[in-house]
Amino acid sequence: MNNLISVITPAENNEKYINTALESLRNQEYTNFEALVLHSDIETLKSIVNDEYLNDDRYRFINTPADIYVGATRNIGIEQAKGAYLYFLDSDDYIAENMLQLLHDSIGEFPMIRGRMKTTDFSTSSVIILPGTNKIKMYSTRRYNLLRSESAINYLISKNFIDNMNLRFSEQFKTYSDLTFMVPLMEEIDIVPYAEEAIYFRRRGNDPINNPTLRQSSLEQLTPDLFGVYNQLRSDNMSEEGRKYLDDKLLNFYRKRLVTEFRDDTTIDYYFSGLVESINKIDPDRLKNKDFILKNDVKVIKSNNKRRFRKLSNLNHFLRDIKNGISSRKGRKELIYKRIFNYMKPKDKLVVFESFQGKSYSDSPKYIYEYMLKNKSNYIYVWVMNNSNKIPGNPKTVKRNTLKYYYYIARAKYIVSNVRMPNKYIKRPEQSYLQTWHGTPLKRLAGDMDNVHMPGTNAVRYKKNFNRETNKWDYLIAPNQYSADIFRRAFWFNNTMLKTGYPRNDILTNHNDEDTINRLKRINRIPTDKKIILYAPTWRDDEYFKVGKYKFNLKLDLHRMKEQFGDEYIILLRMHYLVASNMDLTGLEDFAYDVSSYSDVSELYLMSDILITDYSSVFFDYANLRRPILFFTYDIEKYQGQLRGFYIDMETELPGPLLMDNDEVMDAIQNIDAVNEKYEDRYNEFYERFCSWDDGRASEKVVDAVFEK
Ligand code: C2G
Repeated sequence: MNNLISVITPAENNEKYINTALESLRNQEYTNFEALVLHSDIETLKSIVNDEYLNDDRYRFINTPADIYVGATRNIGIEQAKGAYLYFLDSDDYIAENMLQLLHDSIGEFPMIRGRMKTTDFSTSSVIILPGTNKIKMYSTRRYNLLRSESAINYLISKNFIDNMNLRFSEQFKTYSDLTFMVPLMEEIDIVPYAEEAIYFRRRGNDPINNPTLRQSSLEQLTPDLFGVYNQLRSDNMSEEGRKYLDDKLLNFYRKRLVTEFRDDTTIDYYFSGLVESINKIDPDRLKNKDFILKNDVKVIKSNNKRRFRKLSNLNHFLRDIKNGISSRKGRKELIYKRIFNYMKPKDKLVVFESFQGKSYSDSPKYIYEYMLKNKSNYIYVWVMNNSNKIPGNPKTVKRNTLKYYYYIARAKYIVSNVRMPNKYIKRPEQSYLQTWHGTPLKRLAGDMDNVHMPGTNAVRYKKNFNRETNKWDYLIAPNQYSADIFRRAFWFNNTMLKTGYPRNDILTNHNDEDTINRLKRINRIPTDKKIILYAPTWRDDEYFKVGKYKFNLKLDLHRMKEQFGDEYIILLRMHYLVASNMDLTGLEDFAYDVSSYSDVSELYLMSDILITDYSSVFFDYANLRRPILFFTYDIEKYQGQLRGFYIDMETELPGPLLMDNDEVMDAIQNIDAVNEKYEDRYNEFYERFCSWDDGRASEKVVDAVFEK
């Protein structure tokens, strides 16, 4: 059909977003298109696709063989296409409404035109194009710049032209196959128009560990593919632009990806012969204005002497470390850590403890430590503490991220931490790393998060870093079966799961008595004649001052609470450790106490009669005490929908009521007995599910499992 555009959309592994892609087609101003949707289980895919597309014959659903690569899938699309033009749209992406119209109107007699790409993390984005602002630029000698993204998507291409060239994608390579189609095409075409206002939204994959996009594939996959594609395409008959494009791609890949990989010099074996073959094809002139190190590397690679190359690579890394080391204090620390401390033998009995990045002496590391102090001899203990704090047993203390800190984390035999270690931490084979983690998960964790709204990162970087960290864990504590299941998946964890309950909760079983409670109150100068409400909310990913310092906007009406309950209660305000806001408690003296810097929240639980929280994991632990819990969830819609999403149903599975405003909070406190009664059954179920492993002996069980007798 005249002017019909065939949109080719492989949907394998990207089922989740297919409706968005199809919707962006439905919304096109240009309606003369057919969409070829390809999948190896097309019936299942059709069950996900909205009816309106199934009932519209412009959408053609085509079954493809299993286990073929995307190049082969696209070739099937090309074979079946009936249009005058081809357009490749990936099923996790979407296009602006005017896309096909603009490309169609602007292509004229040219065989191919390209639109602009924008990378996005989000499920929908929009652009406003003012009428008449569309500009067409012509690319001739610079046409390979359009191929920087290495992709065939977002070009409108004349089908006739492809047929005349008899051009198809290579089916042999999983990654980089787009180049096998696009480079020959670029070679045939002198001028490619570029429509700046035709926008293609390319979604950054957000699951690099479990479901990587092709470009997020492992180096083991990417490297031989790139070498293969390069060798197949690179010939002396090509245009100078084409040869330069391919040579630079190879050199950049070497410099940016392989060199880093070669820090571990055992990896050289796997890549070396392929590297030699491809590097030998590079035009020597290409290296003229490159730096000395690259030139030298290429020379040695060409000599095909692996032993010599390994030596050179190690020397380069050493010099690079020295260079970073002399340029800053931070670099010096890293250099000494990597190159000196890390070569010293770990000390057999040395244990480093860290809780919340050295912010407090608390949580499970504290209880494991205190158990060891009583029951183990001969161990040497180091605590990571940023502020001086008296710790029983007088262990050595070090501040986080100091040179001393790096000394001890290199030389310890055991690391015990409840949060992530610095990215720089190198796990040594002789070391045991016990990760206690710090709560039963309510909010989606790590690998289970779809979007990441924290400052300074995005889903891909966050998950990759997280995965690098969890790979270092030898032991992980699970407080209940529910957490064990989530941890395995969300942390990609395959090592030893200690199904012991939380050491930090031992105290709630072993010391839930009046003597302890009164003693704690006296030590902390908290009145003993009033009941205590503890308010312990969590943090909000998207409310922050800067990286790692979050804001908290106190919504609880403390003045009203004081007026109504001041005779009977006091309230302890406990902000999350990531929150850096200061509270103004003027006029609330003798009623509200800021206990945010109090190190051990378990002791606060013991002292309190009612807990008010929101989406913090504190309630899973507090439920051990079987005391009333109220949920002040004024922003649940935003928190659940937009920021994180929950693992359990807050409406039906919590051991207490969701309260949306201060009136409801006041009312619940006023009628706390009625609340208890109403939630009794649910509380029991909740306790069974989340608290039944906590039997007061978790520290003992963990220590028995991890430390030598
Ligand atoms: N915490 C605290 N005071 C608060 C909130 C939390 O002392 N006001 C402590 C508790 O020990 C709690 C832990 O920090 O269990 C984790 O806090 P969460 O609010 O649950 O938030 P987060 O740090 O994001 O960890 O699997 C657990 C999740 O990762 C949550």
